[in-house]
Amino acid sequence: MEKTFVIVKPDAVQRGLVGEIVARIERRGLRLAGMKFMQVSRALAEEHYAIHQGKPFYDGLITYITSSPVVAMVWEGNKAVEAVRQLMGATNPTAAAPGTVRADFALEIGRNLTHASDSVENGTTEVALWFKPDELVSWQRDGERWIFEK
Ligand code: IDP
Ligand code: MG
Repeated sequence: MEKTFVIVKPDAVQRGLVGEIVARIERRGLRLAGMKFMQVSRALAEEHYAIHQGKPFYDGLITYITSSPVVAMVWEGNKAVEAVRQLMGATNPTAAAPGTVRADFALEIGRNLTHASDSVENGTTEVALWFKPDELVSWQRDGERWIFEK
């Protein structure tokens, strides 16, 4: 089943928004496959955000993501990548749709609370970067067929 990688970033942890963000993904119907509370190393941050190297906000982004602990998670379900991106909203919180995490709780692009994979391919890469295979749990929920048609 499709997997997506999500980070509850340092600002969200510091502001006590872990439960709020997890609850929104959970109630959508996605299934948790992995979760850990961790301090991000500079090396991991640089690998995760390699695509942004050289951009004006890159140094600030690395400082931000390594500044305080995060919650790293893997969620799965049909269309998991698209569904979680939709829940989080546009990168810039003031451009995000009302009702999304970023619109409801954030103001600035450099303090936008969450990361979520932007494609199925990147989801696979990011899950492998952040989680060892034995840190992921393969399981079924009772009543799964009432959420996933197939
Ligand atoms: P995304 O998180 O919505 O996928 P990306 O464009 O991949 O957005 O950017 C990665 C992260 O870099 C953003 O979530 C945000 O934290 C930060 N970022 C992006 N653009 C800016 C900017 O212009 N100023 C400050 N931080 C930025
Ligand atoms: Mg991105």
